[in-house]
Amino acid sequence: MQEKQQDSAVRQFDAIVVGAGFGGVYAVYKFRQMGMSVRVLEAGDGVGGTWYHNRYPGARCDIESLDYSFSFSNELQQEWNWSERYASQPEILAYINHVVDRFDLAKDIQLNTRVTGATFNEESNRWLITTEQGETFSAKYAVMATGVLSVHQVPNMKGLETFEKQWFHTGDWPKEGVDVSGKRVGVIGTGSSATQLIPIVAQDAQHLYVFQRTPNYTMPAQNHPMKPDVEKEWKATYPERRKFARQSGFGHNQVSNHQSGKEVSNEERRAELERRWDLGGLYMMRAFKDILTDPEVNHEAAEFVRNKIRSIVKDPETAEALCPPGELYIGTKRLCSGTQYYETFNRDNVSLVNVRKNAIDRITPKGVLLQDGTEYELDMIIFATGFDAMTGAMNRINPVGRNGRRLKDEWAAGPRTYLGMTVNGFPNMFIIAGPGSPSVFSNMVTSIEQHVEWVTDCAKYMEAHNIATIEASVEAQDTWTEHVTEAANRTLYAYSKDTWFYGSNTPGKPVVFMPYVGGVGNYYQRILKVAQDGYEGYTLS
Ligand code: FAD
Ligand code: N01
Repeated sequence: MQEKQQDSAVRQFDAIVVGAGFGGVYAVYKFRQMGMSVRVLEAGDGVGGTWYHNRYPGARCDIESLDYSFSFSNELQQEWNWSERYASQPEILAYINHVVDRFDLAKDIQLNTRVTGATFNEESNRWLITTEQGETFSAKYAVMATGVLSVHQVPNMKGLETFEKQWFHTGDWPKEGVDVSGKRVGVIGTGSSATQLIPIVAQDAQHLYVFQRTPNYTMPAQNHPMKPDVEKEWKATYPERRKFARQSGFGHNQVSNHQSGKEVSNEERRAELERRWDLGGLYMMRAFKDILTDPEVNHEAAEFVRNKIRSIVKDPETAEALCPPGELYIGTKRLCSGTQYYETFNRDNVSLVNVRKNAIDRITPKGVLLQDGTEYELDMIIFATGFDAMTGAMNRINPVGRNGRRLKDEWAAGPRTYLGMTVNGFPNMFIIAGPGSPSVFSNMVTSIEQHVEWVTDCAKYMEAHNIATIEASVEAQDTWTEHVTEAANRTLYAYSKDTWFYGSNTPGKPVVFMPYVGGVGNYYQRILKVAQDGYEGYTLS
């Protein structure tokens, strides 16, 4: 369907989608397939979302590439060949661009367009969307595919503006790349982005200083070129594998051990942990069914990793400094997956700077100054300091719902949603893979597909039944939000609150666990049942 011509100043669509990552790209495909008019508005000047913005050296996914990909087209999944077990950022970006070209989606995607406002008009029952560029759009459905790790965060460090050399953030990496060769480089942060970046930067930098506040657990990714027999087997069994992923705990095909870590002997437990270390990456968190619920089982796994660190890193003091503290349960800060991460600290040109006790005081014109007066002179600072996660992008748009209610106010004490997709007071607005859904606790492509299909099926239902609005009830939203908290409280996440899952990394944010840890499969059954029951928990009018 063509864009409707009603008012030349306000452009009318059935649906406006904000963001052109995996979520936005699939949404435009689905809306168009249903014959509805749709426009995607994307702030960046290319599609890809995460994979467009995070171009730092070493960026890659930690879910097998054959899993971390769209399932909606069998032709697509059969014809695309992934070159590695875990795809690199350039390859994922090429894949998303291929999807856009293959399904001719670009004509409905408007780049370089940042959405700055969204207001629900209670008379027309339509959303009015405004952009930084001064355009206005009207749509019945507002689909927020704005991403949960899309607002990068540079810490508010005194003196940064005085730094005389270059600085970058991993989440906003220049397209033209960055030359670190022969430079004294400082990396601030040791989360997932840093652990991928550090080994690569170390190869070319004159000297690399890693400013570490909290050591996290980093598994070896065990990445390798795609094995032809694996690819062949996977492609032959895609229907079963995709189905399995959708019903699984985390939305992928990684095999879980359903034994308790307490049921097995010490030798068996050690052997299983060793096997998981060899499988690589997130497989460690599937070692035992109670690894994220039982402190003792978790402690065994954590101690196993600490011993690996001690065996890899030659300098004992550096090794101890890299060991995550006992009170940090493994997996409760997002597990990191890297290649040659700990080995990199054996290089002569790499120094670990512990800024937990001796914090960064400020940035000086020459580099980084610690509280004890030590100054590190640098030619480049790389902030690998993360994101205003889960709610950052939505709060920046701060939609206005019924009676002038603003999303930021509704979420002042933490995000409240029904099913992680909808918010009371904000009819016909859908958030893709947002807070209160499995989102970052899953292979996100699986979760995104589930959401986009649910949302577009809902729109189809509304059109078929002549329904103007769908809105989550307060009761349904309260019950769901409580359930999200309870699910987290049944796990060890309840004891590690100093993470972005809780928003603790963003000054001023309420400390509330935001994603849903109840499992992708359970969640999927729940949202399908809500739809089958005529959208239980919603008011349709
Ligand atoms: P995004 O890809 O974040 O896209 C959102 C888009 O919305 C962005 O392009 C942004 O510019 C745009 N946008 C936001 N606000 C506005 C606005 N106001 N106006 C216009 N446009 C706007 N997940 C996994 O499952 N496995 C992985 O291995 C994995 N690796 C990751 C590695 C990195 C470095 C990061 C940062 C995240 C990773 N993730 C991973 C999570 C990843 O974000 C998701 O897998 C997925 O790419 C999210 O897609 P999305 O479309 O929901 O959001
Ligand atoms: O960000 P993070 P990220 N002074 O928030 C430190 C996904 N992802 O970009 O822990 C000093 O995890 C901070 O220290 P501390 C994945 O979901 C996936 O690395 O707060 N240090 C921490 O070490 C991931 O979880 C992949 O004490 C400061 C680091 O910066 C999410 O994106 C790859 C500081 C931030 O770590 C975010 O990862 C990349 C300060 N003022 C990303 N402020 C895959 O491999 C912050 N820090 C799939």
